[in-house]
Amino acid sequence: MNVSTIRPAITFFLCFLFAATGGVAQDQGWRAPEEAVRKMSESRPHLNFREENVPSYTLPDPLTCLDGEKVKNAKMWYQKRRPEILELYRQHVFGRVPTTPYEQRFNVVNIDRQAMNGAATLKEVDIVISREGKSLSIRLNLFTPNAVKKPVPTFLLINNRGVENIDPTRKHKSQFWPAEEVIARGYGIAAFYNADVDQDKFDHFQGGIHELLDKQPRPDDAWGTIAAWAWGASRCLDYLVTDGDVDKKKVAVVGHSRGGKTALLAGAEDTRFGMTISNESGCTGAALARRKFGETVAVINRAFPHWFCTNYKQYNDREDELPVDSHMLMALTAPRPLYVASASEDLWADPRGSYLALHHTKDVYRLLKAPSDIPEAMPPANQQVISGKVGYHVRDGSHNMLLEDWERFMNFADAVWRKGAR
Ligand code: GTR
Repeated sequence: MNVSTIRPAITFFLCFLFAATGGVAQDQGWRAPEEAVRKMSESRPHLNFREENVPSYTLPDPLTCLDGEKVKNAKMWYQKRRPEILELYRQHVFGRVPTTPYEQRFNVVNIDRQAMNGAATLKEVDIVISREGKSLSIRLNLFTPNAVKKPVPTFLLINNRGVENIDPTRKHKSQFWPAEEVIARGYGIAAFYNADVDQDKFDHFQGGIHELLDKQPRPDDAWGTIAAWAWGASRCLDYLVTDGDVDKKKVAVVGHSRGGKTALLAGAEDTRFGMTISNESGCTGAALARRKFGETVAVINRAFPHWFCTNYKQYNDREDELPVDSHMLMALTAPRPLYVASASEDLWADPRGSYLALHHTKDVYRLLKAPSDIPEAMPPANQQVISGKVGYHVRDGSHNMLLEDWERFMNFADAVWRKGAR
């Protein structure tokens, strides 16, 4: 067969390919490592870890109101659509913080101005919440650098791992909260232990902050444990904004996995947070639910019945009926800086679904005059992408939050908060 006889066949094949791919060159950038896809597919055969099996879906438009009206300007976003999306999240997903009144006070239990061999000042603060003779105490650890002019931008970690990860004595050091490295780059670093607010177990909301504040009987939109942790992050912020060493407009809320879901909610609910960082937050965090890739709504609700409100269970296996998806939760951080990170083997948390959600915040950022338009194709592993006020990386490796992730969080903070710092 010579070239002239096969040319029509090649042309036909290319046309077919073009049509089959919707006319768009399918450069998706990063690809999941085949070994990880195989392993996950074998261990959870009823779930999907293959890109080609993602169903087609339509995302709700963040800029179309429930009554069909289009959001035309920033004012309409702030007055109508933003509250509407927040309300949808409270009603259907995370639940609503009860309006029960309480008292709050701060007890600074320790100050060490020569912590980390003189590099930092340590403050340990108890945030005490009380109501009708009962009280609960959230311990906040804060290091601020001694070598730079105060106040400083500060990262606040929602620590969802063992309390030793945020050790104020620094006998135990962990990449999960790499305090020395953050101080060396001139940032403050703070953390609280999520179990101080509510334990991570299904105890029918008998303990923690639920015991103090919940109304009985609990309505179907009563807050779950993740909303309680996000509320706890805001109570820490209540203290941080009073501390003269901390730049109160530049406190970043950071969380990993379940803590990452919490960080996204905290940044959405509390606009005093100057930045949101979600690391590998996955289902009901950064990942688009409608992709049904990795962990699904039904799986998460069954495994962790205490994380979300009762209403959320109605969406088990019915993701397409959700009035929201994760790009809308993220868009509630706009126009403030937002960073999302994934790990290449962590298919449970759907790296591509998390990236796409971030991409789909672009219309809201543009409307709010903070253009942030990361391309649809993902960057390769270990390559950070920053556009305007949003940033992303997918790190090679498994589910975790490591120093290399924190270094990129700080690069991002340098770029959006300290232009020209690097
Ligand atoms: C998993 C859960 C995820 C994620 C993770 C974590 O078991 O399915 O949604 O939150 O735990 O927090 O490490």
